[in-house]
Amino acid sequence: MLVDFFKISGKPKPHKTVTLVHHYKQNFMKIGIVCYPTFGGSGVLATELGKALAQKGHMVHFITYQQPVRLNGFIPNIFYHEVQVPTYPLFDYPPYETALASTMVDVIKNNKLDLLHVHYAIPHASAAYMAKQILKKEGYEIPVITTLHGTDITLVGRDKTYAPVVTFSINESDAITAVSENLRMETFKHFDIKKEIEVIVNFVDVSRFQRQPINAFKKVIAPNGERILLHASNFRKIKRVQDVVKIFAEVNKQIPSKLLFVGDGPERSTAEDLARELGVCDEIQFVGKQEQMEDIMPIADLFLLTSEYESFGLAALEAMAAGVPVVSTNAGGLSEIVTDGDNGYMGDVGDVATMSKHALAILKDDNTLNEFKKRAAEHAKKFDISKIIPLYEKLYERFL
Ligand code: GMT
Repeated sequence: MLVDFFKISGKPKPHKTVTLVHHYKQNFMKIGIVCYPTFGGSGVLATELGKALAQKGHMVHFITYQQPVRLNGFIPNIFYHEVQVPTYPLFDYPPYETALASTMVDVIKNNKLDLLHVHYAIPHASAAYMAKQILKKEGYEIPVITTLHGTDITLVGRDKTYAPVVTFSINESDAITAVSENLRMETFKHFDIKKEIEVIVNFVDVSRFQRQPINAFKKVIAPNGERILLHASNFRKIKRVQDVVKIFAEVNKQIPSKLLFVGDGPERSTAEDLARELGVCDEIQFVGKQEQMEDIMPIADLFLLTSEYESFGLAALEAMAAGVPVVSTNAGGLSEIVTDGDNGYMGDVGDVATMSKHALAILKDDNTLNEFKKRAAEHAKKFDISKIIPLYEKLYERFL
């Protein structure tokens, strides 16, 4: 029996009906999820996974150092355990991994969890290994699933200061998943992995992004009906945000347009400087970190992602779900979501000229743009949450 909790309590209804599920079935699991609570793709994905599992009736325990950004509002079946990292004058670097492993042990034991699913290998996979060993001594077997997200393998994890621990803890996981075929291959290429890595691609809740654009918001950004280009990221070097500015400057020469930058990070001021240099600063708005991406995405006409590497590119998928075509690089797993010439276009990393040409081709007239928009929205459905969550459930069930 499903009960609409929000109807009963009289609370405002969230975007999606959250249901309180009575536990009349036996196969609900108690799952621990460990992730970064920030705006990064791995944290977003892990949080959305946990929310969806909870909605299906599983008990989901988040273990992080801060409330994950997408874990907003009260959601039945979700528990949140904050990792406290006590400081001490001796510690120049408070030992987060030790605190995390100890919290894992505590939460797993006290809540009798069935399995632990860690997102992003560093330091979650090694902390999970430690927790597993501690619990084993007490006769408690906890299966650990590690999901690799990208930079934990391709950038940070490969660094020799981390690589031995990353290799060991991935190999010690009971199951390993990667968010794209490309990331799976990269992992085998750079690490001595003895086990199979299963690919479970990232997902999007299409229904959340399939919205009518908010006209008032659109008017603020583009008062004269200009085309809106959008980029959302953590503005790290790997995103090559300067290329976004360069592409926009080319588009802006021919088509009245505005660029919306969502997010923040180390390369933000460089992007702003370049925009000033190229004379397009007045056409660009930096709106900072935003939680309501489902309100922002639909007002855009084109999403730009110029990264040097993306294991997947979750933001691009969310844009497509909102009916926004994508012009991106062909790096990493991006070609697993963007179909060249159909729902967007791809160019080589740094090839601003080609990507600008593609952007102009999509934006040149309403008919072409609408066709691309339609196909983007259609394509995103292949990655809908309803198709991917059962794959994780199936994987979990193997360990019960
Ligand atoms: O983009 C980032 O640097 C954040 C990073 C993360 O771990 O949070 O994102 C990675 O994971 C996302 C979710 O699986 C992927 O969609 C991103 O492509 C991936 N980023 C990179 O590979 C650079």
